[in-house]
Amino acid sequence: MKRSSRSKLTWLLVLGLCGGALALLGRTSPGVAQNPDPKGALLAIAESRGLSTDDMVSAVATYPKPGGDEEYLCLNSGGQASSIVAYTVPSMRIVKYIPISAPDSATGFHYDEESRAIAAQGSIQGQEITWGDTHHPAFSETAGRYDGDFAFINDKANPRIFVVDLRDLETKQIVANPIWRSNHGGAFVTPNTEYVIEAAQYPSTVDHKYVPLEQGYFNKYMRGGITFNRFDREAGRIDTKRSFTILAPPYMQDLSDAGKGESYGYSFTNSLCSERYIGGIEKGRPPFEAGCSARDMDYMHVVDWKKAEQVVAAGKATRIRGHDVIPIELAVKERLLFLIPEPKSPHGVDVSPDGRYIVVSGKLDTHASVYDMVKIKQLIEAEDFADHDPYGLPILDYRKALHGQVQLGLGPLHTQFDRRDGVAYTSLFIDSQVVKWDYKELRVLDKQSVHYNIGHLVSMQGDSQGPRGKYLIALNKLTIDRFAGVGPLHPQNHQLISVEGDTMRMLYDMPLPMGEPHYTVCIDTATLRLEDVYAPGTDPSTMARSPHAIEAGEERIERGDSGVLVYGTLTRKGITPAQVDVQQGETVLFRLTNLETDPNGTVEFSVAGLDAMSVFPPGKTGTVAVRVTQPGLFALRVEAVDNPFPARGFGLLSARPDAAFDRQRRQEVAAAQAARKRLAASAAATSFRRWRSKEASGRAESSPKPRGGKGLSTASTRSAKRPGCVTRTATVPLLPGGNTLIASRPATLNSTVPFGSVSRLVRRKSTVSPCFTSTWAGVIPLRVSVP
Ligand code: K7E
Repeated sequence: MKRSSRSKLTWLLVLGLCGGALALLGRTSPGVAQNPDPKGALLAIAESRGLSTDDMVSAVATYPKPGGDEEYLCLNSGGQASSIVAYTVPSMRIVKYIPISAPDSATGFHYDEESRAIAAQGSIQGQEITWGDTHHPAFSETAGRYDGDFAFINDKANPRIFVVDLRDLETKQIVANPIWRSNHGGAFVTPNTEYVIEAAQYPSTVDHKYVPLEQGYFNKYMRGGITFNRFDREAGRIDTKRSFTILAPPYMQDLSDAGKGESYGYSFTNSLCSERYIGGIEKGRPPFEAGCSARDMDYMHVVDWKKAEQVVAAGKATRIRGHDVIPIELAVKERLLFLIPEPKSPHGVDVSPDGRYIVVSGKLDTHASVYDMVKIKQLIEAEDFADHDPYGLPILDYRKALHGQVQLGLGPLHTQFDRRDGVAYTSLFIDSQVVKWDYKELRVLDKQSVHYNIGHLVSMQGDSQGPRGKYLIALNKLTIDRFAGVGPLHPQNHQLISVEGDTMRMLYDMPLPMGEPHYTVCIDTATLRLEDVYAPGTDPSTMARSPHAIEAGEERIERGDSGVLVYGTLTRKGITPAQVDVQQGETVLFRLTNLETDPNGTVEFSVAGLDAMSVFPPGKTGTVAVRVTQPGLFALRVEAVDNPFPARGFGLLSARPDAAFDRQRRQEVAAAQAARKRLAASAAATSFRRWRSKEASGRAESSPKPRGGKGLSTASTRSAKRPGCVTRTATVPLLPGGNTLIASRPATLNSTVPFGSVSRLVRRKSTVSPCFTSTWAGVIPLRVSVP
């Protein structure tokens, strides 16, 4: 934070006048409570910490009156934590973690049967996925404005979209993309939330079939594209039957944005590797970064989704994997997809509030390019094309589509908009700055330094048609010198900046200890209609009354062929019925309703030692399944979340022993332990065939700053040489920028879909030997992300 010597001087003067206060206090940590003179105490604290007047004003600006209203609620992607973090502005206080994909025992997500059913929607071809890498949250919109009903977010690693209900801030639906192996350009909503846009990043075979990894096959069979997930507002869910995908060449489609106003009916998606480079550093070819940056230009994809909708409705799409797909040839014929050159390897594409201007920027060009939708539409209408790509897609003339370019600084990435006409903010990743500029008059207005390596940024409602400006948050990747040390896994840093005046002003630093959070969206809290408690008997997965909800006095235990069914009620005081007798080996379904009605009535229900639990906010009805694997007595725990004392009305589950079941269970446990040991021995073995060239690792070493990239692994149908490992895959060294992973900072290494939920942290210059089991054949991107 800047500290002017002038303000320091002012403070010295003021402190001189109140000299008595200083004399009372030591140089460090003056105690506020003990000081009878609050003003003196304040000044003493400022002096001892070296705070300027600016610092003190910033501190007060972010300190709401206790219990006072917050202006905005922000939803931030939790990155590899596979969650959404909700925090408020201007205090920057974290108020909730919303689980998205990973099990979360604080909320019971993935523990009760209702949320398990939601989690199961996220399986990909039968492979359960228990994590995600969330990137881009979005609020539902009506006429281009946030309406406070729903939020969406994408999982970049395993291509999925999540739907969150804003009444209770919980995940309600997971939609696994039927075609892609990854996504990045999602979730971006169209102005009436007609669709949630999801662009693929790493090309894949659309039918998921295996093809050899050679350029010819790549060009012919690998595809990228953009999925339009149809949102049914009435149902509050994505209607997969009415969703469709427009295929695009394997150019690595990146971020997207929906057109609005002037550009309503269109969507925009960047691409970052029109070279169609497939890697192969071990064969003496250039590393990915170089291979994908050979050409000066990549292509912005402009989709006419209104027309595409009609083409699908007319039955012209092809059904692939149960999903309507528009092949490139059809897109060419129907004039649905256009390309416009953009400076190489762009990242963010952001549409202005009136929809007329489209701002594109990327780390390899110091300029932002501003395209004009009026000109684009004229070019499309006049069929004024400069060229066609190898797939026959029309390419618009770059100069003719451009409004202009502005030199913003090093590494411009993402853009947000202000309430004031023409004013935008762009993150400068390399300069570690936010630049305020005028995208109409094409000039820079102000710059603000941040700490450090800013990725996204967000202004209040800054991607909607009703941007507020006022505050801006720099979403920084690094936290050098900002927070207390916590070991090698550093937090990231969200810095709150005031943008009310002509110049920007830093207000607050907030550490976010998660994987790599990306984008954030902030909504006026007055727009939200959050519920304090659930209506009695609500199943949160449907937000309707559960058919299993009961009232006090209706508790009962039923027995069936498949096990025991307990209809129970919970209160802060405990569970009814309090005693449940079963036989070892039986499954007990606890259908429980929390009868509490006041906001502090959340309880946790669990069965000690049997890995069964969920969390019940007031009014919730949910089902906890308990497989009683062991004999004996088990406590039915009810913990009132607002109360330090254990509920006196805890229950007991008694299980009579079953010798036959017990024998079988012991055998199963022993077999599972033996399998784990075998796998560990297999991973530790040194007899794998080495596949690594010295030249390749040398090249990666000399690469100054690896920034992430991807390799393509070929999972062949040949049987594995070792149980549990496809040898070839397991020994492919990973990149970025080369074929050996030499990360300058902690990185997450993981494979996508078929290997399932594999995720591993790779420390600086470390070597890992992940052992993947390829569950089926195909071509699978290996992701390496460097926060
Ligand atoms: Cu939006 Cu982080 Cu996915 Cu740029 S990406 S930072």
